[in-house]
Amino acid sequence: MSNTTIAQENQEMGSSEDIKQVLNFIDGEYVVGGGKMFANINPATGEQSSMVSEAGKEDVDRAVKSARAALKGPWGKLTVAERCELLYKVADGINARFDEFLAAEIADTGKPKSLASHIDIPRGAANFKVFADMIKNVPTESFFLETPDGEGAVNYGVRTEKGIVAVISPWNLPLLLMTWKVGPALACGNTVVVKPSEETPSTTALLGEVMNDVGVPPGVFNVIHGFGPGSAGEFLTEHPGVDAITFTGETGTGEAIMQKASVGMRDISLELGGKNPALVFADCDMDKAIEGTLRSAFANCGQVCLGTERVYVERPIFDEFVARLKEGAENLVAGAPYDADTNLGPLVSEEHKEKVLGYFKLAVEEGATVVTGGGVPELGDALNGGSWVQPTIWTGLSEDSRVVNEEIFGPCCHIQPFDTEDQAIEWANDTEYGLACSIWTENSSRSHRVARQIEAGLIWVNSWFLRDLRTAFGGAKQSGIGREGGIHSLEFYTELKNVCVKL
Ligand code: NAD
Ligand code: 6OD
Repeated sequence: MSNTTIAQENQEMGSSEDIKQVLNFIDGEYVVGGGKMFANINPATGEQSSMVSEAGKEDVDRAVKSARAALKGPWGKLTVAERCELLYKVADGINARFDEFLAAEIADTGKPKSLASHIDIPRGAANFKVFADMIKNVPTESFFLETPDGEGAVNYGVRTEKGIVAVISPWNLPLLLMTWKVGPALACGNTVVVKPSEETPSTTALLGEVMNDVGVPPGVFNVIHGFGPGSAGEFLTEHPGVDAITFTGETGTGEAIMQKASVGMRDISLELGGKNPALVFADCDMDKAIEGTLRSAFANCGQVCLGTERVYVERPIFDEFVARLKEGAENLVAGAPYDADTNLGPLVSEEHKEKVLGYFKLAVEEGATVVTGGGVPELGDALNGGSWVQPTIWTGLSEDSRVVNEEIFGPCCHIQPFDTEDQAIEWANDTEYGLACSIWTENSSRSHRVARQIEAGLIWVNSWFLRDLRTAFGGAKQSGIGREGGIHSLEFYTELKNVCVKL
């Protein structure tokens, strides 16, 4: 049975139209779960694109048990080289079905094809290749210990898999952020049970077909659909058969999951929210700073955890920066995902649109000057039912306003003038979050000096979201615990053992 070709009469809705179903993938088979069927809405149009099958507690249990069986069985018996060969095939398999993955991602998110075809799908595939390469070349430590008998002892480190890893992922970059965890987890020899966001289940489900096609043994990669509390997410995190949990999402959800992980002392990796600043100094290259800030504030309709929602601009260039960012924001093209000119998509759902519009209203109540946007665009009959909002820029808010302090996760930013480097750093750090920061300056000494003082896990100088997958990725303060990427992923997804051999 295939995930995406299933069609059925949607009797509940009184329609005889074929409605695509997105199913759970357990032990190498697509199955209808014991929970309810729920609608998956295309946020570009507001129309239903599929029905999704929620996993019940028993399905989650079966997924964890099949992951355990695969670990003890065929998967655990492969050599690293054999495992990596399969992961290269998974990457090739995604690329071979690029257009299907693209269509599934676009139907779930409404994001422009120009974005999804450059970032989401290629990175979704690359995450398997990169981590397969890394695990093949990872060194371990060794020490010779002198002993009183003169014979000595040799210590050496061995890395083995952690076991069953629960992967819980968000909706903003669905395939990319899921494979960012599944790639290294499998490369390190673990098996996984994945709970994608209820908003964006399709590419994760489709990946099951690729796993089967390339010969990944049943049970290595399992997918359960559903929600958080009282649903598949909670059933998974509280399942005692899970050895480690890796989560990307909101800080509040991370706190709830961390409590579950504490039962049975399971390891946890948390990649959480942010309220990221950009610091724009008067000595910046203005063209680069404008281009970079347009991306960091508005790419993916502002739904990137690394996105900039607070922009601090040195006073002499403040007016010019605001005017140019306004012009750039107003030139963004919202529209149908497959139109070549479209570079701004919708928000992921009506619920999220209501949240973002709530902040647009709050900004005005808190005294903001609306430089541009602040409302809902008129896009014509085909798209007006979608979850669209205008790219929005504010000035004039105080640093203690809610809009300047709370993560909005929409296409918006507030721009504040500053007078000294120290003031900019203090404001940048005055947040409970610590995920990312961009610094725009042509003064190299300043860039290093400021970067060191920023309380965040990821700092870009004269760029944004420029990714080298060998580097550490993660947040400080309430933006997360732990680092993934490069050796850091291998550290999380393996158990490091020391073997001491007395000679
Ligand atoms: P979310 O926390 O609402 O949901 C994320 C996932 O957790 C979903 O699959 C959801 O079903 C599941 N979930 C929710 N409650 C749960 C529970 N109690 N137990 C188990 N699972 C549960 O996040 P979201 O709205 O999907 O994503 C947006 C958020 O993610 C933003 O805050 C953003 O900053 C953050 N994010 C962070 C990073 C990062 O790398 N730091 C990357 C992307 C997104
Ligand atoms: O590029 C990545 O590996 C990554 N984890 C990006 C996260 C983006 C957040 O929305």
